[in-house]
Amino acid sequence: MKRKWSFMIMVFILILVMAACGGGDDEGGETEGSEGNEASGDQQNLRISIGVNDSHPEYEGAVRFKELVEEQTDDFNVEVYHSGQIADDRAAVEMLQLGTLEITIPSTSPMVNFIPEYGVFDLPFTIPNEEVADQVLDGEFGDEMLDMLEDQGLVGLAWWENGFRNLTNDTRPVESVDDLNGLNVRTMENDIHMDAWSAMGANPTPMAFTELFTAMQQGTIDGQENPYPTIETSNYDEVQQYLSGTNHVYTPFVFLMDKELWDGFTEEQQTIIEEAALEAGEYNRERNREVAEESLETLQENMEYSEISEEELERFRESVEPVIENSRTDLGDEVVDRYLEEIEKHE
Ligand code: KDG
Repeated sequence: MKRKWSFMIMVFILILVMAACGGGDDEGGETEGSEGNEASGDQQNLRISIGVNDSHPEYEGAVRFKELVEEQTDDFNVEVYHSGQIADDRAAVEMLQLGTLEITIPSTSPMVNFIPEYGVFDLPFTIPNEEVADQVLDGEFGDEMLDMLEDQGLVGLAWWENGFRNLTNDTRPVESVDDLNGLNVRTMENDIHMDAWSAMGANPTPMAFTELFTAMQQGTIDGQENPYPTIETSNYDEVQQYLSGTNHVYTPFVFLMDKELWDGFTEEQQTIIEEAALEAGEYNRERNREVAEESLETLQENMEYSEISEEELERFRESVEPVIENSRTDLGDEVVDRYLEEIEKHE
């Protein structure tokens, strides 16, 4: 019994230490206007951790969230920490579960480490366009997926947009699935992404987003796949020569908060935060689509761009069909069928 108490005391001390460290760098509160706007005694600090930098539409959405919350109440001081300053996606979610961070807005792909069913969002060549994505995420299916977060000590408040993912590499133009043969492609830490790139003939390497630019700079990987806004705002065209318009997966961002913290808020505070997350999410989607068009134009000036013909896209799709069927083992038939039915309903 004594050992158990000493262990519990050790865990408590560890959480206190992480809470102190998890406060991030006070100077790191990279939000416009947060300098000198530290939380006063009775304010609750809400730190938002994201992996992309302050040129990305996700950061713009997070700043809009800060503005919307702080113009409605003095109860909160919101700080946005971009570029993975506090943690990468997976670690940031774990910090929410530990209570050492308040908000993070990750891609859904790393979420499979907490809720395997989130892997449906990685099923390649399924969502055909943004309109269908919005209808699937903002409807009953999206609500059901957010409800799954509660058992993980998380609250999902809104779906934001990372966007349609496209391939870059520094080895050769990729215009057909055959061109992928043997290419070392970085993927998110997600088995479905890895299975899909293996099925297309590449060699997938799972890696945190925060390590990606250095890996390309050092040549430890040949290529990666991300939406145009991320490719352009992260300056991947400095270390990658070839761009292929594969649009192979639509990745959502999901706005997450520590559930224990959320449960302690008043109904009025919860309403302000949830409505701000939803409104800022609409703004993020709008900006992401504008920036995606602008980013593609910029990237086409700096990289060798390959548009994939419909005939070749069909070969890409055929090559990953087994991946979708095999995903049922890990994800379960129900969520895969529901997801594919929802997409078909809105196509
Ligand atoms: O926090 C930003 C990341 O969630 C996002 O850019 C992840 O798409 C992503 C990737 O490739 O890791």
